[in-house]
Amino acid sequence: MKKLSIIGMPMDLGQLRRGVDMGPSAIRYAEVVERLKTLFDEIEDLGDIPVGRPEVVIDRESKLRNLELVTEKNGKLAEEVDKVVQRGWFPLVLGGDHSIAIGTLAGVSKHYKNLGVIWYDAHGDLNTADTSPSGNIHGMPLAVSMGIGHKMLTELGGYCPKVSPENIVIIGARALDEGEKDLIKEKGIKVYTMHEIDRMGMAKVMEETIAYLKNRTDGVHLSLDLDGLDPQDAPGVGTPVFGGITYRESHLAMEMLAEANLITSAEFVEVNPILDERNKTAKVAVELMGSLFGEKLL
Ligand code: 4U7
Ligand code: MN
Ligand code: MN
Ligand code: MN
Repeated sequence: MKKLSIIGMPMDLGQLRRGVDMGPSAIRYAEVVERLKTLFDEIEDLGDIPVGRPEVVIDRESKLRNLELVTEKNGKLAEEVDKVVQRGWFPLVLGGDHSIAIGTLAGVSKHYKNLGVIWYDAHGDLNTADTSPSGNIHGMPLAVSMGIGHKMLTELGGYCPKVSPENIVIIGARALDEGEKDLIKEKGIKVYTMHEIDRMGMAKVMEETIAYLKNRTDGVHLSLDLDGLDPQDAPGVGTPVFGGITYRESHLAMEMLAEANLITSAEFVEVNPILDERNKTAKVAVELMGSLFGEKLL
């Protein structure tokens, strides 16, 4: 039985741009349930985790924006995701800014001895309070999940780390901060930047990614930041970077993941309908989900 559980996470506290809290609504408006219905035996939409509209608070000591709130709300998300996995359903989280990966991974990872993560993103999201140019937690979740960062975040769910560096593959990187580059080298994280995607082609990148993760993991989480795609194809994001992965390359990547039957949980994040063109980015997200879950062209 294939069962899909959708959870909305209308979080915008991990960065500065309001509007990303409307991501889950935009994705639902783009008919996510209707699109995926035939690909599962059962689908449920659990609605949104309440995030509310709290005032922005900058932690004095660490300079992290909304540290306590991001921790608290991600704790709620982690509990929900945990329950979904426990019941044997596939958790699909709709964001929301990328800080929600801290919660998703805290909920998922306790169910696997050796979780893998595919981080599909223009950015590395590997900053810490020390290396972050912004203080925005959405630029930190991958580091946090490796156990690097503020203790409140890394200890979420009562265990740390959620993922080890050798089980991570970053795809689409083209805007890494200096501290992130250092961390990638120090930890030996596998990264396919836009250079490798141009050079090898997406098919080869995905073949290698799948072979690499299949051998060493017992589950793989896909964390797809829509800004991994080129802003022409996904304009509704808060931190767009030119020269990104195309729409077709992204479909190919999702189709190959479906074929490999590798992914055990997923989240689609950073959809900001306020910055979008007629809900295009949410529609692209839903179409990519279709490919990820096995929709065929013929
Ligand atoms: B996203 C940035 F400095 N690296 O840390 C930072 F460029 O989840 C951007 O990938 C982070 O969209 C982008 O603030 C976070 C910046
Ligand atoms: Mn990004
Ligand atoms: Mn991101
Ligand atoms: Mn972003």
